[in-house]
Amino acid sequence: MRPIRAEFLRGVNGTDELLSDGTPQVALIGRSNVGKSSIINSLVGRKDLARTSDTPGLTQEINVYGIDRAWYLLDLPGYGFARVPEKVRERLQKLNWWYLFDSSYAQKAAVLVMDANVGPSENDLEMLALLREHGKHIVIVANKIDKIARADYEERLRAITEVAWGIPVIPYSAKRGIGVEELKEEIFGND
Ligand SMILES: Nc1nc2c(ncn2[C@@H]2O[C@H](COP(=O)(O)OP(=O)(O)OP(=O)(O)O)[C@@H](O)[C@H]2O)c(=O)[nH]1
Ligand SMILES: [Mg+2]
Repeated sequence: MRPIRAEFLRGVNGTDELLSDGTPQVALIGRSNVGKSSIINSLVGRKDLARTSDTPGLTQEINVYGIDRAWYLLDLPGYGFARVPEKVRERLQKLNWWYLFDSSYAQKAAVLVMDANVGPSENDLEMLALLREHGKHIVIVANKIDKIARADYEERLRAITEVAWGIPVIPYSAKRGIGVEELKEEIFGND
């Protein structure tokens, strides 16, 4: 696929006219610190478009990126062990749920990011079930494969494909740029 032109558009906290303009939207969802923002950078071939951090809970809004003036890529706040106050955590969960399950924007795909080395968490399974129930077009990204010991690779990947029930699982490393073309094809292809 050709290189991507990307720009940060804005952080969204609720209903926003930007999201209502009909542009197809791809949302990245997953635990805090799983690498959602890093995946955006790897997709667009830039190190610093989306801010990343070792401290979970950095992204506290829905950050919207414009891709090739054809799609919106949405970096959703992470769930799980965000080291943020309970009130903030509740607000972030509400924001995610509102966007995914209550809003009626042009959602093209939901990319559920799991930590390949840790495997599916309770929160991941809950989110996966909800996305399925709502009939979303789901893609699972198994990120941080660079951290898996070679001897454990197959077993770790199997732990994720077992819960995927036929949903595509893309082994990925935002750090090393592995899986980038496959993910681009899956979310931006066939248009
Ligand atoms: N080894 C390795 N580290 C990664 C990879 N992807 C991300 N990281 C690291 O994981 C940490 C978290 O990455 P972020 O991209 O900020 O994670 P996030 O999911 O956006 O986190 P929140 O915004 O808190 O929800 C950073 O230290 C990244 O450098 C990867 O593929 N391999
Ligand atoms: Mg982030």
